[in-house]
Formats: sequence, structure tokens, C-alpha cells
Amino acid sequence: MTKVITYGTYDLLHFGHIRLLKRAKALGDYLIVGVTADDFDKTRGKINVQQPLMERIEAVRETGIADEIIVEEYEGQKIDDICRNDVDIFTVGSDWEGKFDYLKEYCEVVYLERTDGISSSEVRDKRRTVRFGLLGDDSLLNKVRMEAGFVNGLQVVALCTNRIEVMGGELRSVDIVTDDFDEFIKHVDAVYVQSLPAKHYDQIKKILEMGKHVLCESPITLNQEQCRELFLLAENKGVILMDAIKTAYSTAFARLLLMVKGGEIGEVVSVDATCTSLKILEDRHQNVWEGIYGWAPTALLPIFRLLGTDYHDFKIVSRYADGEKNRGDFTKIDFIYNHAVASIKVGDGVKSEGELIISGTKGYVYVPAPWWKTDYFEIRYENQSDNKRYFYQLDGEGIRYELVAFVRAIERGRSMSNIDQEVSCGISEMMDHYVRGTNMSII
Ligand code: C2G
Repeated sequence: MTKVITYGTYDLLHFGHIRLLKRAKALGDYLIVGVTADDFDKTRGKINVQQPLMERIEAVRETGIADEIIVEEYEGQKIDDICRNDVDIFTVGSDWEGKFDYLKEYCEVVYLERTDGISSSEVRDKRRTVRFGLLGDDSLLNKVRMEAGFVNGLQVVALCTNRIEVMGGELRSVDIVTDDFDEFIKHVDAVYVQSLPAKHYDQIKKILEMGKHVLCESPITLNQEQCRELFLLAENKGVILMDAIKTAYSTAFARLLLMVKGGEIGEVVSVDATCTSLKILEDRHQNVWEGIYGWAPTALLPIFRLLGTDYHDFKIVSRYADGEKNRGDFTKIDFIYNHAVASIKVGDGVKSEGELIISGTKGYVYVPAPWWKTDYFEIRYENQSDNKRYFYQLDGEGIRYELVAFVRAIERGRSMSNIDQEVSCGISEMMDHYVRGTNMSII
């Protein structure tokens, strides 16, 4: 019996795939089809895959061509599969010509002619493209524009800013560049809101009322009720409102939360997160996204995701540097929960080690600086030989994956956010306490 093996993503299965599978089967008597796992695609840079693994497997199964379906999960697995299954022929489309010659050591390698005129990307591109507008005055928008370039179905068409001087050439050359919010909003389907937090509520409300989607740099508002009101408005209008904290979309961060929730370190007793970035005084005054707004949402994320927002006490201490009235350049917030404590240290005028430590009754998670854009973490135990280390690829600091989740949410008409509404509203509530000076000492 001649055994044949072939691999693919098979996203939005089309006749190019089916033709290849039929010819692959015709090369022998038994066909094994390897379908790529979601994580494996991510590490191969395929971030726009629309269908989850199970749907893609189901589509391949429904063709009735495969005798066996396996999942391809890691680099180098093809050699393992070929040896373990006594495969005679490896085959793949001619777009991979030469790339798999290294398998000739193990079996015959056949490149089949790729079918012209059809591809998953073309099928994906036939969907309507979301006209994306960027709103704000921070150079971070350059990064968002660049990352949007990796995301299918999203095109940056407009920029609304009062600080054109910090925007790069590519961003300056989008179709609409204006400082007029009302004009800007007419030309887009969705907006990335990066304006000052104090402006968010009015702007987001207007955008949502016009039936357009919003991805907002956290905090969504500086008040919990307003945050809830906006989520409700989005729901009533049938549009998406999503909080933008890129760390929530880092695979390492998402996995560590799942492991902790799965009991890997026992009961969580303490969460400590530090995020600082030293800015020179002039920049601090220029960029009015002061340290607390810039960093607190990220630092609060692991705390609220793991312990919830139902703390029963908190204390804020903020440092107001000389000559900086009403502007904290370093803030520490401590939380007391029924069975746990937590703390954040954030700022843009004081430098500290940007690490995340989650302490539990069986062990702890250590994420080294800068934890908010990590691809790595450790779970450590009393017995050091039990320690485990985890690596996950991170592209574009998470912004890319965040934009993919936003486009999917728009297409599917339901939230695909990694940050639930309770967390977003909890962050807004904490900003409110800060603005009002509730339970706050100034040093
Ligand atoms: N294919 C084809 N004609 C097309 C499109 C795809 O013959 N118009 C073939 C590809 O060459 C591949 C198979 O169909 O052999 C599956 O295509 P993809 O889903 O795009 O798979 P790919 O991401 O190329 O992964 O380890 C993964 C494999 O190496 C291939």
C-alpha cells in the first residue's frame, strides 16, 4: 500500500485545495492530511486565518478525500509523521517548490501544480474591507497603522489629529488627514480612539451613535457609569466597542492566565504588576496621557482578570513632582480582596523593574520586564527542579492580534475581545477614584 501525506491550513476551503487533495490521493492508496493548528499558524506568521482548527478539519473531512486527518502542531513534525506512519510520498502545492526537499531523506517528495486564480486570501479579500480611522495625538498611531497593514479586511483611510508633526510619512499620506472630528467620522466605518481619556466619552458616544465601531485605547472612560452606558449603546446600535490593551492579546499573557486559573500555582494570594517608562519632563507635558492613564489599564489587567473587580478596599498613593501640579508621575495602588491582595506601580517619572509576579499557595508566576510585551514566563515552585518555562511568539507587541480580533468581531457581529466588560468598567472606575482623589494620598 502506498501512503501519501500532505499538509495545509485549508482556511475557507476552496477548489484549489480540493484539486490538490484529489491529486494527492491519486498518488497512492491511502491519504493522510495534516491540518495546521491555530498556534502553529500564528508562529508561521499566518494571523489572518478565519476558521478555527475544528472548522477547518471538518471541511477537509467533508470532502471525503482524506483517509486520515492529523493536526500539525510544531516545526519539524513532518519528519516525525512520515517516519511514524511509514509514509511513501510527501506532497504539497508548487508554491512550496524546493522548500520541502529536506524530506527526500525520508520519502519521495512531489510538488503538485498549484491551481491558479484562487486562494484563501482572495476569498477573504472579497469580504467588505473595514475603513479604519485613527484618532489621537500620540505617535503610537504610527505603530497602529503599521500593524493594521498585516491584518486582512482592515484599511486605514483617515487620521484625525492635532499633532501632525508626530505622525510618520505613511500615516500622513492616508486619504483623509484632518483635525476636524466631524469631517473625519464621515469617512470611516470604525475608529481607533487614542485621544486623551477625558475626551473619550463624548467622542465614543458620537461615533457609536453614528453606527460605527470603536476600538479604544484603555481607559474607555474616566467613569464606570459612562463606560457601562457606552457598552449598552454599542449593543443597542449593533456595533462593536472594544477596549484596546495590547497585552491582553499577547499569547504568553493569555496562556499564563489560563494556567493560573487552571490551578497551576494553587490559590492566587497576591498579584503585583509594575509598568514604568521614564519620560523627560518636556514630553510629559506635551503628551498629556500621563503615567496613570498610560500604564494603569495594563497593570490592572492581570489583577482584574485573576481576582475580579470586587475588591473590598484600595489605597492610592501618587507622587506629584515639584512644579507638576495635578499630575502624578508615579502611582501605587494597593487592593484588598477577601482572600488576596494586589498592587500596581505605574508612572512616567520614576523607573522600576517592569515585572509581573503572581503568588499562589503552590508556586508563583514570574514574568520578567517588560512583562506587558512578553513572549516568555516562568512558573516557579519550592522545589526548583519543578520550575517550568514557557515561550510563545509575539508579533507586533499584540497590536496585530488585537486588530484581528476587532475585525472578526465586526464581521461576526459579536465581541471577540480578550477583555470583558467588567474589566473595562473596573478600569474606568479606578480612573474615576484617581481623578476624584478617593482613598488617595499625595506624596
Ligand atoms: N493549494 C493549491 N492551489 C491553490 C491554493 C492552495 O494547490 N490555489 C495547495 C497548497 O499548495 C497546499 C494546499 O493547497 O499544498 C493547502 O494550502 P494552504 O491551506 O494554503 O496551506 P499552506 O498554508 O500553504 O500550508 O505545513 C503547512 C503546509 O506546508 C502548507
